[in-house]
Amino acid sequence: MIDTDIELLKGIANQLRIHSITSTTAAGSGHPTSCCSAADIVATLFFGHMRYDAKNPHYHNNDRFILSKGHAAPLLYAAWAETGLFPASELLTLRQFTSNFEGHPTLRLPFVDVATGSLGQGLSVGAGMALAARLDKLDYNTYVLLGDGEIAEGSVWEAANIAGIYKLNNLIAIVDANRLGQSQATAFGHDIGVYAKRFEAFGWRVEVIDGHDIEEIAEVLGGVGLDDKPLAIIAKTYKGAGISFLQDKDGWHGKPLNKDEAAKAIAELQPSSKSGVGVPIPAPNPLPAPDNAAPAGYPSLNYKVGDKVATREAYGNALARIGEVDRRIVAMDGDTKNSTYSEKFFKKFPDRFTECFIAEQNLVGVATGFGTRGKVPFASTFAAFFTRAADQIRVAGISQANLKLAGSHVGVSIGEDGPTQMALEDMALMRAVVGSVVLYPSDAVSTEKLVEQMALTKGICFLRTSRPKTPVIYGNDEQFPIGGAKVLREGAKATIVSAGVTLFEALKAADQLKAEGITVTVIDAYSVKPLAKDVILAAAKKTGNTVVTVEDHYSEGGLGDAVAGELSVDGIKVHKLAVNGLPRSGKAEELLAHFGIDAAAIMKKVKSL
Ligand SMILES: Cc1ncc(C[n+]2csc(CCOP(=O)(O)OP(=O)(O)O)c2C)c(N)n1
Ligand SMILES: [Mg+2]
Repeated sequence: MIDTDIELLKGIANQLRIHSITSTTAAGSGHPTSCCSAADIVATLFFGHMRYDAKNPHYHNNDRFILSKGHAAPLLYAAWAETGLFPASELLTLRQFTSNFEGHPTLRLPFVDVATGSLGQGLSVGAGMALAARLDKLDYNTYVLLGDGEIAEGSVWEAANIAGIYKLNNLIAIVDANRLGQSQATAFGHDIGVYAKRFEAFGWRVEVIDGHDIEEIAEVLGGVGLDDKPLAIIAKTYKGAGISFLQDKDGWHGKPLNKDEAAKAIAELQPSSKSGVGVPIPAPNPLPAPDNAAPAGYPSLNYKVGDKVATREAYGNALARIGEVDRRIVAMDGDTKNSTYSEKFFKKFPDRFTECFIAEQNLVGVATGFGTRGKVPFASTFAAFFTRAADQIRVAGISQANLKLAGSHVGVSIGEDGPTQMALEDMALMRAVVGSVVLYPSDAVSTEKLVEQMALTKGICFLRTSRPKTPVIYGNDEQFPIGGAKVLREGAKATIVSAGVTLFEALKAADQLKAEGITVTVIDAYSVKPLAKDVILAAAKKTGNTVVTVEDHYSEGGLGDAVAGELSVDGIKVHKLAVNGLPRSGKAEELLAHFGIDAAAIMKKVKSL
């Protein structure tokens, strides 16, 4: 790199510092010192190294940049302003209700692929993107900027692990090692050799550099992709770098400068600042775009009514079937693929499957990363273990990620394995995610059709599958739109709403009650969110406004609460049968009986009403 380039990048870095200060001072909040430590790194990446079409941030072969330390958002916004994507004056709207420049990056901006700010998530998403690049035979690199405090998060090391295992040499982690966290110094301060050893242990090539030396930054970036390992750049930096009265000072995290302080800082930076607008940015290779179009249709099903198939197995059948024609579909699992049956997809399409091993936060992050690249990622594990990734799922909601989660082994009906393996909170969690769809099929046909719906519906969809085999009750051509429900029996005394294994208990109860002269309506509420309120309400009105819900889930936040929440405004009483109390190992039938969610309990409830 020639001297003039270095001077230019130094100048741009200071320009980014100035923007970070003026925008946070205007907003009256924000993290200017966290921006300043990374300004030289970001300036070098955006104006001297990364290959991208700055006019078209979505271009398929652009290098990707994830600001995992999302609180440095003003720095990211400043970099894009300096590329000329929008006028720098817009930066002054930072954090305002009417502005797209939110406190932490969100998808209101075209250059943000995932929302960040909940620390520790960016590297997993980056790993997913790097894997997608490999699958699509594209040569873009994925750069992830992390804070040194941030890398205390275990999820960072879940991601580091998998990137090392899969030798993702198109993934670059840059640690802004500024010695400080939020409330105090980080555990290791500037003893950054500790971080180097950790990344090395996970199979990364590591470079330790002075993060304010543009020449050094550019030099190590020049080595990206030269071997078969992911690259970690540990950059020794100073928080507040470039401003004499802020640099390396504790107590300045998350504090904007007041007007006088800002003026003082800008006076220090201004003389050596330079604009990036008009600086030529290396163009990405014009490689062919992957075909990420949805297929015209899916191959048909071939079940017989009465066949006994677990919904988890039908999930695997569905992925393998629709994956044939839907090239967008990729799958990943957390070492449970022979239980969730995602191995049916793996065996057929090994190139499109990522074993994520037992690291569920990273599993969800990797899937989210694939989703940002136009893929339709199906991640599966036991539903209970998705709760470990609650925050990743929550943030995927904020990112409006195209993410498909299939959680198996739900409820007490898994039986002998006992309570740590039973998902009994999953519907509560998944229902609460913004924009989510929650599906709970009972038989193989509905499962397969719902997997199709998941692939065709953008956004976060959760499929709840069960361990026990259940009989096929629907014909192969039955349709299962999201937001629908099926009325399976019609009666006069009560409406029973259920899904999954307990639907069969409801059907059993209905048939036995009928023999005793009591008729009830039974509804398969396979779409828990959105719920088919109209279908349930109409049925309730015909049964004296009496509704009973039955579910293999804790009574908090599941199907019963969904139904009660929708119908209460119509004055309908909903009686919930659900799991209350601590489960234990046993036979599925014993547990369903013990928790009062089997046919006998349903009959008793209906009679009591
Ligand atoms: C998961 C999570 N925990 C806590 C926070 C609150 N928080 C925001 S920034 C920060 C300190 C980050 O320190 P570091 O990663 O070193 O970043 P720096 O600002 O020093 O660059 C903390 C604790 C958060 N945003 N996310
Ligand atoms: Mg720090």
